[in-house]
Amino acid sequence: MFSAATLTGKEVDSAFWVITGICAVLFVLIIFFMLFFLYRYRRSRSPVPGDIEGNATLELSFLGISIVIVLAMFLWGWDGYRMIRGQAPEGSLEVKATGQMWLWTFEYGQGRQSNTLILPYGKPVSIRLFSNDVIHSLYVPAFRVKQDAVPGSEKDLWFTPDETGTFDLFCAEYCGTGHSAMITKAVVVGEADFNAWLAGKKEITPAGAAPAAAAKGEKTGAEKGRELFQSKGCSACHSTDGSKLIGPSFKGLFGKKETVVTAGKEREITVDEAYIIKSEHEPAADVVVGFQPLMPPSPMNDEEIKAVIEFMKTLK
Ligand SMILES: [Cu+2]
Repeated sequence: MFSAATLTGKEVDSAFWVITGICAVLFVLIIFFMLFFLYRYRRSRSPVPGDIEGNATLELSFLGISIVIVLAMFLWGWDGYRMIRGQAPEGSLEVKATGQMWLWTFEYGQGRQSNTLILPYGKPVSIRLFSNDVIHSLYVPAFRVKQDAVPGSEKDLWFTPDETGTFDLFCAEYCGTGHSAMITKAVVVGEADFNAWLAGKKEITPAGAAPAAAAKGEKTGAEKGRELFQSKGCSACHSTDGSKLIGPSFKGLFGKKETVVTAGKEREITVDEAYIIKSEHEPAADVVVGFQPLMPPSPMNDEEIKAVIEFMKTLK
């Protein structure tokens, strides 16, 4: 079985298994008595049905046992629920998580920011959850946590990672066309690694992902652009392999002739630097025919946009 990777998740698992166990015992008992009575009171053995008198003691004890079983299930779950929904312990690591169409941003103290949720092993984590647009939901199945991010309000959740590794992190609330692409990872590492990462001395990439561009030495514009393409959420809507997602693919896009709709009229343009920069700031100004005006204005500055353009030029 996939065991919970957090201490709080183990509470969820224990309630789950207690309830499943009780249900399994009841299932076996019910099926046993059903088959037993079928056999015991079969027609050939008792051709004439007789009256069965009530038995107050038996009925009351059934009632009593059922109440005890249901209350036991409730109390077991309630115990864990109170802990999980309660206050995070003092000294927890604080992370601000923001959902937007269609990516997650995690902000730590010291100005560190990431699109993957990087966490230290064994330390309680307190997440303050926000949304920039619509309702999203932060969901890490392995952590047994799911909490909505609601625009205009702050939600919170806490847990203590109890296993190192890379875990899937989803948006669990349908939030528009790119919802299914709103996937990232939670990575739990040792405390020393985490502190090095927090201080900007080390990069941490989720297991299975392509390693970040050479950490040492100057990054080229295209490498920076590739990182921005991932971290700013462009990749949710624009592919790099020519496939059509919510927006046009970046493959072969630079220098291409496109028909766009400007103020309701179609016209032909060449995708150059000026067009891309304008489209980042005013995405609805010139929309390529065949696509919806769904793109939010980019949070990138012109220098960052130019890096993304450098990256785009490598996608021939
Ligand atoms: Cu979402």
